[in-house]
Amino acid sequence: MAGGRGALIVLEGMDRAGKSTQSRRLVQALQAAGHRADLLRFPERSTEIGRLIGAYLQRERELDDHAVHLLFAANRWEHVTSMKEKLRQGITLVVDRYAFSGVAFTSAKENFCLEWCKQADAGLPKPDLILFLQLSPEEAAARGNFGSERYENSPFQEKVLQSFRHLMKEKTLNWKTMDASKSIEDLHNEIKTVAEKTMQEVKDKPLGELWK
Ligand code: T5A
Ligand code: NA
Repeated sequence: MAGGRGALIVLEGMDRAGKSTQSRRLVQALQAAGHRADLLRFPERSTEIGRLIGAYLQRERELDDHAVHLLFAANRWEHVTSMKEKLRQGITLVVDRYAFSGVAFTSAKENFCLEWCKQADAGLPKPDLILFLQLSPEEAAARGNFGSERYENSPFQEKVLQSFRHLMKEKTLNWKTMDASKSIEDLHNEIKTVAEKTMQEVKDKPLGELWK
């Protein structure tokens, strides 16, 4: 199509790194600059699958670790048709967490290997850019105590970080590490610059498939 497709831009990173803050800011800034852009987040807790995930995270419900991993992935798959359609229409999607959180969190549990974890998300739309918001555990803790949701404790977060480091070694993916200890404004300006560059670069390129 004339204007080209939208870009798929994912924000990942440790808890409290500012993913939600920066995703919102980026979409607002892109729209203000005249681009078409939408915000997505995973888990998307508004669907039936998402409500089940929400209850699990809030410890209102117990689920087998394999089952919950597949639910997180299913929650992404149930959005794929609409994601592809928006991208095709030229709408850039800014996504607050994606399959990388899915794999990093489950593979941080005992007896889960990275390869098994990746299978459920293989074939999803491949991000054109993955921004990893890097923040030390000390700086993250200074942003407020961990809440009561599942996974919000330091030893587990350390394992999650190791899993993210493995995933970031994959050279077929466009990872960019950002220093999330910067001010909200400074980080936003850097993110906006790389996002706009990516949007320009991919508009005439086909959308890829993740881990395929
Ligand atoms: N999960 C998720 C899985 O196990 N599998 C999956 O497949 C997926 C997708 C829910 C949980 O689910 C797990 C991972 C999670 O454990 P969530 O709902 O995205 O994930 O998690 P939240 O708790 O909502 O988000 P985070 O804790 O990760 O925080 P963010 O979004 O990184 O940070 P944000 O923007 O909310 O900011 C946190 C605080 O810091 C301040 C903000 O104002 C806010 O108070 N802040 C800054 N302060 C100073 N300087 C800056 N630059 C700042 N940026 C933000
Ligand atoms: Na968040």
